[in-house]
Amino acid sequence: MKTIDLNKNWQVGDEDLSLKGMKGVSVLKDRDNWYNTDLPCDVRQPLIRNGIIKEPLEKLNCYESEWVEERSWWFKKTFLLTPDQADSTCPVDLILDYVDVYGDIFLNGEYLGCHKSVHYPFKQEIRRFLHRGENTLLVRVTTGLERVSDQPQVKEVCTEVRANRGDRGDYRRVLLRKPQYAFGWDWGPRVATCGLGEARLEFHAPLEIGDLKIYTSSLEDDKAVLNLEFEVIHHDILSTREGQVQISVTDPLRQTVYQDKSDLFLRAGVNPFRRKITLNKPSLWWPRGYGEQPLYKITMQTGDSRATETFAIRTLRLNQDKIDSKPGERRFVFEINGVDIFARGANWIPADSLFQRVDDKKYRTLIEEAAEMNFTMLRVWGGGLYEKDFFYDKCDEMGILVWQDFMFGCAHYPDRNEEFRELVTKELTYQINRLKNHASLVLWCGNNENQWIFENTSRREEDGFLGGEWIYDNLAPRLTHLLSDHIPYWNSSPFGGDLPNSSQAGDCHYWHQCMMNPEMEKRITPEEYDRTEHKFISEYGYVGPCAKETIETYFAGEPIDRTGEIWSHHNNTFEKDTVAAGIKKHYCDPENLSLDDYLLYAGLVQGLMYNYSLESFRFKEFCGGGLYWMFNDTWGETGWTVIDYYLNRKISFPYVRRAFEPQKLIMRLKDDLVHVMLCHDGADDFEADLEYGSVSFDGSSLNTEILSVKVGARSQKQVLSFPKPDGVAAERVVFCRLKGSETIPALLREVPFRSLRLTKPQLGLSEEERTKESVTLKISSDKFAHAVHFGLSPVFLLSDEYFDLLPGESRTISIEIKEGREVSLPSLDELIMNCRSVF
Ligand code: BMA
Repeated sequence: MKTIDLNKNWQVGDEDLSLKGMKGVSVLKDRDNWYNTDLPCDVRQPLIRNGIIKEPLEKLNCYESEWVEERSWWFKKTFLLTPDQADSTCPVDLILDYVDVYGDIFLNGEYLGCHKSVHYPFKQEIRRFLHRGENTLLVRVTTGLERVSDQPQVKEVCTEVRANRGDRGDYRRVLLRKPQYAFGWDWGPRVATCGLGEARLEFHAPLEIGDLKIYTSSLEDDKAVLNLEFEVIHHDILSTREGQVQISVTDPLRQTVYQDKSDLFLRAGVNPFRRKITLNKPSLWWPRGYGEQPLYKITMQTGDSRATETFAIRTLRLNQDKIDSKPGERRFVFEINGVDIFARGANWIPADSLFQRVDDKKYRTLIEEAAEMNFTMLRVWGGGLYEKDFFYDKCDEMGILVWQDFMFGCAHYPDRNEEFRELVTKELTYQINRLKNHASLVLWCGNNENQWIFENTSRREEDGFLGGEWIYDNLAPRLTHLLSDHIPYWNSSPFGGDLPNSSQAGDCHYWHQCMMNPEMEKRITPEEYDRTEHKFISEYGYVGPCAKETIETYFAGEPIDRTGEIWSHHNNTFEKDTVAAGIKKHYCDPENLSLDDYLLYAGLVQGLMYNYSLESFRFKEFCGGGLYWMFNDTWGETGWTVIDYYLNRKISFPYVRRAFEPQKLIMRLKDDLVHVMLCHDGADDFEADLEYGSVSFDGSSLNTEILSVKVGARSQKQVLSFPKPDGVAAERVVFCRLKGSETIPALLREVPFRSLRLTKPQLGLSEEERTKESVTLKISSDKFAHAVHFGLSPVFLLSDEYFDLLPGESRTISIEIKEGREVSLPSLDELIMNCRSVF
């Protein structure tokens, strides 16, 4: 198959909503005031570039471009075809990705049809419309809102409206197959998107490979058995024909490890085939931290056309076995190559309020930052988007598992409507087929929180129609089984047990217990997370502000006033004064803090909350994962993330990284006993001496003992319990550390930091190595030092920061310059001057 890329040199212009159909085609013939653009393009992008509207994600600007919803947007592109191309005897498809959302498509003055979903591409065979020489493509798009009515069945629930943010949310969203967050959410403004994704022509060959599915069915005795299913398409409706297919597989070093050639007798159209492939000594793919991510390639050739697919060798099981020691309870843990994997990670949402703006570079940086924080999983949340191929490729490459929601979130969906059913069936079919070969993809999930909403809805009593259950309980389990039975399906997140969010089975959104608890104390007390007995935490979160540089960006020149309108506009709906309360509990009275101090303490509290809670989940024997809400942002705000919309790390970033270290010590206090968990994801058994006990903050009194501890490969174990050491909690710290190992010591925090009686430590800094791009430093402290940091601009990336040092302890860290930033590293003197601890 040959393709012609149609992404460059488009024109776009707006018209009255009443202009449509063939009338539009003739009116627009003579239009000359177009904006130039390339695809992908949200209509706001050319408007920003041409100074018609201001960047909607800054200040209060999002309101200013609401008129975009009231216009129709016409995209125009001319392209040239050679006689061969125009007269092609094989099918030629026009493909338009991410049409947002109602798109009327015209080619050379002919109407091709109306597309109504962002969630699968417009695809149509268009040979008969093509001209030699110049061709003109015209696409009219709208937000879709003008075409749907506020039908009664969608009225009841819409969580963003209930969150008391009157300017956000729109009941009509459930009738539109587009990213649901576009109408506003607790973490994002209403910027009703409208636009076009990428466009191309696909010229088919007489004989070609169609769909291809490959996965590991078993691993035994150093052999991998792969199941391969593929289609050979014979583009002739009248004849059968002889054909041949050649299959070759190359390993990660590009050595051919499998080859096969077979003769085929082909019917007209699609011919499906199956093969089993056995590979000796396979290199197994592991989630990050558990091993490597070797990728194989399969190439299939038939006639003159060739198809390739990247895949990995690994088995997958969602282990939901009974827990013998807990009758009635079941596990929920992903098993890769027979090993339980603790899902360390967070929830992914579209990376921009204008999702068409997200490019590969942004995906790359975000996923690399997830890897940097030792993630093993991202959950693609159901209120957003099925992301582009690049996202999933990158997750394969980095060893980050993907939990894929289908795109339904926080609402009832009108699935008794036939047209809606058809759109959804096409969407699921397309997406399952597109994503099923990714090594990273480990779960299909019906939706976000809709069963939880069913639980609380009164509609069940009214007429029995909940809206959506046909999709999650009928269509999705059947389609996923039919098209990708190697990937498990789960009805919703949260789901499992007697009711969604139960602790007996399945996953849980741990919101109401802590961050969304009406009682403030529960929101800001990290120990609350120790109470969970849930089997997998797929959502929970804690809010924190962005770096000052980011805040300055979204204030766009306005003075930063924490009591002003811009601040509260860019404040998460669920923040509800939690940040200040957290500062007050853990650090100091927040009322008169300077902006810098407010940001510092707010960041430290967010870091503490995430670090502690993620450790709590990891500590639990039967918890299969902890995914915080949420990994990335669509704009700049005080909110859930630890890396912001502008890709600046927040203070809390290193706290998450430390909680997720592949080798990790965790301590928890219960009934005056200190329990020590050693998590070890490495591929070999591990043995070391563990020092445990307590030390006074000034280092003068050290009371420790040594125990030799052992843990098997890729496992975790409670290695020790010891009575809580004597002493006043505010004057000494209980800790444990592995001798001769880089593993970060575990500290027990018994009282809020603000009540610790600390004296100022002497921090020592020496330079170990320096190049133009990075510097390695050794930092030591004579006394206990809390939250050691430099407070540098976010253009510098530190391998660790805001950590505590025990008396006499040292830590080696590196500082690098962010890619593409023209700055020089601070000198050692500057670093010495900036290096400080808190208190
Ligand atoms: C859950 C999520 C999102 C939401 C988050 C925080 O409901 O699924 O819908 O943004 O909580 O409110």
